[in-house]
Amino acid sequence: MNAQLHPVPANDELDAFWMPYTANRQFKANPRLLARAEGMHYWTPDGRQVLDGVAGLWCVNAGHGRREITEAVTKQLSTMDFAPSFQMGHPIAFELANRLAAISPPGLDRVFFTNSGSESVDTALKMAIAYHRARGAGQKTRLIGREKGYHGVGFGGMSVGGIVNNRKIFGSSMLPGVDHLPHTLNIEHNAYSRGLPAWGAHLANELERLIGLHDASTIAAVIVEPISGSAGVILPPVGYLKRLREICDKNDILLIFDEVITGFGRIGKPFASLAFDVTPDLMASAKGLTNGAMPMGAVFAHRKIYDAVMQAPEGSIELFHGYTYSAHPASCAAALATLDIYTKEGLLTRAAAMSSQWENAVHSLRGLPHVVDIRNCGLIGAVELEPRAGKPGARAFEIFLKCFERGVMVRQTGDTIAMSPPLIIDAKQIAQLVDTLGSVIRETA
Ligand code: PXG
Repeated sequence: MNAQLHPVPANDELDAFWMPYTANRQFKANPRLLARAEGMHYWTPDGRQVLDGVAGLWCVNAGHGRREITEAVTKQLSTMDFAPSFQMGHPIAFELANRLAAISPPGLDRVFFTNSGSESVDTALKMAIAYHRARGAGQKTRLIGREKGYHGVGFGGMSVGGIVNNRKIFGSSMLPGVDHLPHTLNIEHNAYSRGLPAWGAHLANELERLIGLHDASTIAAVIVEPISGSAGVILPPVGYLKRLREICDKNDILLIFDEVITGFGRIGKPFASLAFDVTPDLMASAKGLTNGAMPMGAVFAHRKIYDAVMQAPEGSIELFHGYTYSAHPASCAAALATLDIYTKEGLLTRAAAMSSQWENAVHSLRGLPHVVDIRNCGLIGAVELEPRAGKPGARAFEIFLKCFERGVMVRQTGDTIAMSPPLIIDAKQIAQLVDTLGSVIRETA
């Protein structure tokens, strides 16, 4: 098996690849390489098996190496490798949009294709502004994000995002006219909540304060992640998202959900919006759309937004926006095959059936040294650790490294260990994941 793998680069061959969101020099001094994947596992180049506790990067929801996806992509590439979607079309793009519209939240049945979560977010922000302008409210351009939010790395997503390290270097290049709601992480009130925390719905009322400051007539949209992943798994307090929805409705402000990690079954419904019973006006997605096998994102727009923008003069392009690879045929093929798998195997709802077992497993880590909070929802779990004095993130990073050495891949952000396994995970694998993490936490000073 290993003989077929790509040769492993020597340590002095690692310099050319400027790695994303990576401590490059630290990594290159001690690289962690993955060479093969199947089902719930990765294998390192030397053949060590690693349980995937994070679905790659929150994207491989149906598990690795799904032959149906490989075959669909191969067939599509050999039939038609590329076709433009600017003033031209190809059949499976329409088929995919229809299939997605059939599982989307009510009314969000117009689908725009991108290549990533970042592109989906920037597309959704532009659609919000275009919508208001098309209705004669061109002064509604302000965007409201949230502290600790992550919406990718485009200038739009970065500006509405709220993670300081992503923002501080680029401060003077941010979009103007952006403000932020407070985040909803509150360990003092909500530590060890099982599922959504009870305290904090009132934090949504801060939107009214921002409306009081800027006036609703200047605000286009509010964007939030129903559950934020990158900042360390932050859950919406019970009632919070509904309250945001009410305030947006009252003030003619669009509500955008960034479902890049929550989409495609992660919390037991096709989308978090369906699980939480709050319908946004625009929804950004990516990741699980193709099971991570091909880069692709999709923005779901409410029909009212599409219809408003379509009022442009006959024959003119209604929205001056798009990517060369929007609806790339091979990505469409991957997404269709992925949806087939999700449907056939019930994966868009499996997290609901697994969630109490998952919750119990993750919360069994309560009481271990330095653990200060545990959070969970669907098949997402997070263990928050007390930071080492003067060294934020160091303890969690060490735990991530040790887990990897012991055959389990988790994700570290700050002092949080996050887990979001493929939705096919079984009871034994949940035990292995949580038990390995538990022993490592116990041994880490
Ligand atoms: N929005 C959200 C909510 C995301 O989580 C993006 C947008 C950007 O997607 P792209 O495809 O442009 O990367 C993301 C990405 C983590 C982690 O560990 C999360 C993401 C990426 C890398 C790591 O939580 N999410």
